[in-house]
Amino acid sequence: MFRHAIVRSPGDNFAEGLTTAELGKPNVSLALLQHESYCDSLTDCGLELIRLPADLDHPDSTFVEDTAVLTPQSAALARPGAASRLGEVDGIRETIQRFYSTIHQIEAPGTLDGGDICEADSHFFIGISHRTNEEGARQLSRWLAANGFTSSMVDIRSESSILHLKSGIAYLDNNDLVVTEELAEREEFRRYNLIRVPAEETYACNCVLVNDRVLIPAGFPRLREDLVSRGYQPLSLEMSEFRKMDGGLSCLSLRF
Ligand code: CIR
Repeated sequence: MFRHAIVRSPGDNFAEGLTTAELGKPNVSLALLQHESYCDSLTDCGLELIRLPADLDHPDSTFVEDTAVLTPQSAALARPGAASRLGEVDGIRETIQRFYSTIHQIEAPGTLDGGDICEADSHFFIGISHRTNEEGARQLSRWLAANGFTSSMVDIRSESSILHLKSGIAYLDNNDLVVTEELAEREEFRRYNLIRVPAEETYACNCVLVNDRVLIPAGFPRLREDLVSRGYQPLSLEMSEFRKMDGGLSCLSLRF
């Protein structure tokens, strides 16, 4: 069960963040409304929100998930792979210190984005991406082992349709793993019940189980139906403006 979530409002310069999406410029007012609905949904799922103000020095800082990796007992601060996002970690440290007594830090030359880390019960998949390098992954893996978790690396550098590992997989419950068609073929995911997402719904792979509900982006009926047929309760959220900035649903919060 999650009890808390850290979120950060998008700033007025949200549209100046990084993107490869080619879906046009986001409408900041609409992004703020969508962010409010996202926050309301987390509250409806029973979470207490820690709401951080917009950080205009970092246009991508609403994507808080990339700045840390949290487990029930321990926290690691990430070291984002994009230079423009490195400073976001300083902006989240104090908040995380309120909840965790010791905090690990990924150090240079390691880079690691939280969006590349997928927890599946006591195992963590660590994506090697254009943001997370092998050194960052090794540092996280050692830290996870010291905290009683196993981990393995998944190289996604050849997967052009996803930015982070969690853009392409989501672990739910009962061994169920939501996965893109391409990643479904990987050996490392064989042991899961794969919920394969058709190519036209790849964006919806980034969904997230929050207590009793699965938050999914609105507009992806096939995944939604599949989740319902498996006994999940999806909650659809409008994510259009975050999608324009390559942002998925999970990256808007750090849940713990
Ligand atoms: C970036 O390119 O870093 C941001 N515009 C989007 C980050 C999305 N984060 C995530 O999927 N975990």
